[in-house]
Amino acid sequence: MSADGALSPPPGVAADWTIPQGWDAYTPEEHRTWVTLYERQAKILPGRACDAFLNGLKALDLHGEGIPDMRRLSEKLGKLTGWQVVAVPGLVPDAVFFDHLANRRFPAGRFIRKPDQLDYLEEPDVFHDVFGHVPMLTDPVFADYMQAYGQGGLRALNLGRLHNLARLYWYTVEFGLMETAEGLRIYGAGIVSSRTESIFALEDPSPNRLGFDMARVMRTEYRIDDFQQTYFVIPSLRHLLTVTVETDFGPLYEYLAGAPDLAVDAVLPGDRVLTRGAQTYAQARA
Ligand code: HBI
Ligand code: FE
Repeated sequence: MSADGALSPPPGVAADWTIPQGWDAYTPEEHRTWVTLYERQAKILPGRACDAFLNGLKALDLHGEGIPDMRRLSEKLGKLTGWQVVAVPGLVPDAVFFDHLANRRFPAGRFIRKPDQLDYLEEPDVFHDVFGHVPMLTDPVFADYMQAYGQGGLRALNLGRLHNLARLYWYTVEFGLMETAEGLRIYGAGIVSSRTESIFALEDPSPNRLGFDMARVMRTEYRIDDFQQTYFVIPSLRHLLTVTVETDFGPLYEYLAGAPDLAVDAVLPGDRVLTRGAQTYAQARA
């Protein structure tokens, strides 16, 4: 820990925690892992992922040939919404993460999971980050939301309300669902990059599906080790951006300081309940 308390980067890692992706160093087996993961998702996401995601996949030429080169990806993405993708060794300190987002740089893990880890890994790898998160950044509204999130993150850090803002990220950017004329669709990266959760989040009667509300989300705990027990549903990406930009976080953080946290499976009288989950999956796993 350096003098100012911020974590200093490990040797060989820049002050902003970025590293060269070293695209040439990926092995054929690593590229094959990407192809396997990509092809599994490409089969099940039409009709499940939102249009912004599917359009983003196409616009970026993200396909099944292998791990994308982030420099070429950033050229395409930059022309669309000004975002770039930068390689990092793994999770980076919160302040570093927020600063990247506030400057339209998405930090993506360089490594890819091993063939025996296809279904779950705890750290975000290049498939979770580049396949899961990056296509949404081609949507101008979501691109603005992610930058606003980064700017809000730096403020929340200073106010000691990071854990509330982390929940907003979790229940939108990672595990968000949206309502469309054709039904519920996925926009969260944690779902869209997971074969099993892509099905579970939309179709299983086990989890709650509740209408998005900023304060409600910021009070709600989340799971990092298994499928979510509650998913929050937005009416549109525009709604998410508008609510975030229009929220006066000062008074909201004061309210949150006095409001008790809510359990992962809570359903409150004031909730807009789309699905009151049976929680059978979570009980079977308990
Ligand atoms: N670092 N590389 C990386 N990716 C993340 O998603 C990430 C991170 N650091 C912090 C973090 N996420 C969360 O703490 C914030 O979303 C709150
Ligand atoms: Fe993520």
